[in-house]
Amino acid sequence: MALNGHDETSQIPRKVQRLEPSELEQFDDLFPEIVNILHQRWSSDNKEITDALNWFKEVSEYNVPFGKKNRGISVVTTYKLLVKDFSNEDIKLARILGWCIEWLQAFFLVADDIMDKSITRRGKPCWYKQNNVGLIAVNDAIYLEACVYEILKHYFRKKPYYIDLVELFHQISMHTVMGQCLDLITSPIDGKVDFTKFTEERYNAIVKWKTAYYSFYLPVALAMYMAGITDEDVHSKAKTILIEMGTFFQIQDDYLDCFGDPSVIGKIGTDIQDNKCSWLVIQALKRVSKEQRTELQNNYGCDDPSKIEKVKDLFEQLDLQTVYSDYEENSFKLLMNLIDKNCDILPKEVFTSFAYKIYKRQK
Ligand code: DMA
Ligand code: MG
Ligand code: MG
Ligand code: MG
Repeated sequence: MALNGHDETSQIPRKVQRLEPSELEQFDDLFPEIVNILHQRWSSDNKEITDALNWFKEVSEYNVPFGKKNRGISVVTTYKLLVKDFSNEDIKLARILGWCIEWLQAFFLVADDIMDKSITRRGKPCWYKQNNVGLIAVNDAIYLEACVYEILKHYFRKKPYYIDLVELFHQISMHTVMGQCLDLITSPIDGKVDFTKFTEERYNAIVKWKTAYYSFYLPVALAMYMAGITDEDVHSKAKTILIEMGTFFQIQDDYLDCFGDPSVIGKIGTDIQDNKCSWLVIQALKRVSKEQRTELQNNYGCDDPSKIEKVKDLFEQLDLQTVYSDYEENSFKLLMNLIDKNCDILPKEVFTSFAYKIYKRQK
């Protein structure tokens, strides 16, 4: 390995930048305070909802704090890069905004796992899979979303940028449900496998709307608003870069759904049986022979282990692992070019530090 942390063939730094443990620790330290505030805001003069509040405390504790927290931490790292003379109070607020994304993410994931019929998440059973939960999880997801606005109100109501934050969360949530809708209606559950809808255009739209906005543009945009950066052109250029990064991230997620190790990614893949318009099936469809297409057609979208295995075998025959690693390499170069082109006002590091965290990830 070369001294600069790159291997000889790859442009992607092999040693990805790791978070200083102290930032993650300080971020984590705030979680109990926020849970407490969510509880206190309602408990003081509403004794009759105590049972609901206790239930919801568990909902937050089970579903919010166990992710990688890349999204949440990115608000803090971005804010530190944008504002050089920040106060401790400002950093605390940036961390709180980071936690708001983690709550939003928990809301989307609890609902997503029901819709995708998933089994595990972050190494534990999905929330709706718990014996005493089931479809109560639908209400719990709605609660988790409402928490975002409770937290914002508690900490930011008097800030001049409060309305920017609230509107941004509303807008990005709308983007995400649009994407989830496209994802779900492109994967019909009536047993009909119709590959004609699985186009690259549709795929790009799904991942941009369901993942890229909330996972990549949202954390950076929140930090920008906190730093007083409201210029539309600057936001739009940041969005161009971050949507590209988010698209790559979801392609990785699709790849890992089939080829990742469940004990590392913390979830068991379901895309094949869910009939998902995943990056892998799109790539497969570009490369199959007539016979292979029929084989794929006969085995995709069916919750039968032997059929799932056949689809995986076909993906391997088509060498999609190599297709993916070539794609990853090219995508990284493309992203670095995009950063060069679109970064005139914001420091490049805002984007490169984010990119280093996700390229070549295993989970
Ligand atoms: C996730 O897509 C998108 C949202 C908005 C949660 P996905 O179903 O592929 O995610 P996962 O693989 O984590 O279930
Ligand atoms: Mg899912
Ligand atoms: Mg999904
Ligand atoms: Mg997935």
